[in-house]
Amino acid sequence: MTVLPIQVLGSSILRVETTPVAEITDELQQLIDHMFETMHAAQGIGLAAPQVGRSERLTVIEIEGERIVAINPEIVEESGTDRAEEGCLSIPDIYAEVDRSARVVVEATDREGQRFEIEADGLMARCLQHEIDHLHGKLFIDYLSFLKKRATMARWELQKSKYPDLLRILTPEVIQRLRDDHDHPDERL
Ligand code: K1U
Ligand code: ZN
Repeated sequence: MTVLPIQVLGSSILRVETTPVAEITDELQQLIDHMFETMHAAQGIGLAAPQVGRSERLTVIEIEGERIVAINPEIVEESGTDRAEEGCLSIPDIYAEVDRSARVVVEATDREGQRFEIEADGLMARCLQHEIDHLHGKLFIDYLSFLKKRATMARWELQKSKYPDLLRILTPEVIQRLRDDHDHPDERL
């Protein structure tokens, strides 16, 4: 299993536009596998390439057993609005309510190079939008009002010293702790 370091807020790569993928190589497929392993270790539902220090336009998602690899994804239709709480593996322990489109249709290329279309609502629609934002250098905190963003950044300032070099290293002990918190959320200290 390969768990990659996760870039956290402040890392410049999180703010850079990604580069479209031109070719599905063995190396890209290995990166996809490592991104799933990292996402699972972090107890996330999605992960975008810049979060693991890569500039390819690529994201992975898994919600309730539905696995999606989206290479060069584009939102081609969106409708409605929906407000819900969001987190980000690159801004650990910070959550905020964000307005998003309630339903989206996304076109993308899969791990084998086949173009596909997915229509989604609920958490999947939200996660697709969050991940596609990552591919354009955008983070969920960018949607917050001035006051909410200031309060959120103040909370982050207290946290960020836990991440030397702006990297979140998922050691076996951290991974076990995240697994325990996920399996027993009410017993959290
Ligand atoms: O891209 C990321 O940082 C992953 C992020 C995806 C995401 C979660 C929630 C709403 C939109 C996008 C996460 O996986 S955060 C952690 C998480 O598992 C989670 C948080 C809130 C609701 C459900 C899951
Ligand atoms: Zn995120």
